[in-house]
Amino acid sequence: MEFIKVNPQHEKHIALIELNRPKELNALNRQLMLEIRDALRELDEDDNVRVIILTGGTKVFAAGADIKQMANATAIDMLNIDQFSTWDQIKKTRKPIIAAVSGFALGGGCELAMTCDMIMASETARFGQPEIKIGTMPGAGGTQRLTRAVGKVMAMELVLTGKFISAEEALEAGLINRIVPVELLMDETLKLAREIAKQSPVAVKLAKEAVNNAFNSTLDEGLVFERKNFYLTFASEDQKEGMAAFVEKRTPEFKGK
Ligand code: DAK
Repeated sequence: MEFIKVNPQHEKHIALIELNRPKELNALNRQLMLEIRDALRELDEDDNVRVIILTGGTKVFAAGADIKQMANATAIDMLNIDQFSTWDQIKKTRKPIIAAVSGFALGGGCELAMTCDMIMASETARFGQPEIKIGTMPGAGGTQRLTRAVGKVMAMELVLTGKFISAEEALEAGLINRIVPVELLMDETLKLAREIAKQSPVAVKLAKEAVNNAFNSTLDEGLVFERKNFYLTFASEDQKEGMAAFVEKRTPEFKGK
């Protein structure tokens, strides 16, 4: 891996992916995105991993797709490269992914954070979709995910002016889970990851799928989907263990089975 560092066992059951292209502010070139895709595929299949953290480190999350790499591309180049398979892999990952954001999360960087399931931010985090300033527009879900997260009028303002918002504004708008001091970003993100990693991996997977389905269905369809996943948890040993542990007043030991 040239542009990311991956540690499948950063902690028990918690994997860490760190973007590592600091001189270019972690600009997402094609190679970096392919590396993220491959890492996520492997971590999703690794039974020891229950939660994945994706971070750019303490200085910058990602300043967007690599403008220098895209600058002279034709529409047909973009079509043929088919970068969307990479983004689709992020969306398809069944284990929870937490983005830990410090500094700029712009354009594709903001889209990358929003494609994750939760966003922890440091007080230095800045979010934006500035593609309009370079004569284009968001292409990896920005107009859709941002709008769903913060509502139409704020999404319009961000997408049409390219302005950045602070961590406080992002929190108020519902884009992120919380703000923590920069030096505590990883500790606080790990705390959240641990809370999830101690639950039943089967139930977590099914619940994540059901929450995501809320964006793709009517309420009635979503409720039917939720019900089926709920029934399915009763086919797991983890559900038997979780309820037995409650009755016996002990901590459950979930196995993901
Ligand atoms: N691409 C390439 N290089 C970048 C970059 C980027 N997005 N952002 C920064 N860099 C490079 C700079 O060119 C500079 O390189 P050198 O000149 O040192 O060689 C180095 O990183 C440091 O940047 P600055 O000198 O500019 O640093 P400042 O602190 O002064 O400014 C900044 C930081 C983040 C405000 C500024 O760098 C900036 O405005 N960057 C561009 C932000 C931006 O416009 N982002 C959106 C890019 S478009 C798709 C998927 C995704 C996308 C499209 C399609 N498909 C699946 C098809 C996404 C598109 C985008 O994200």
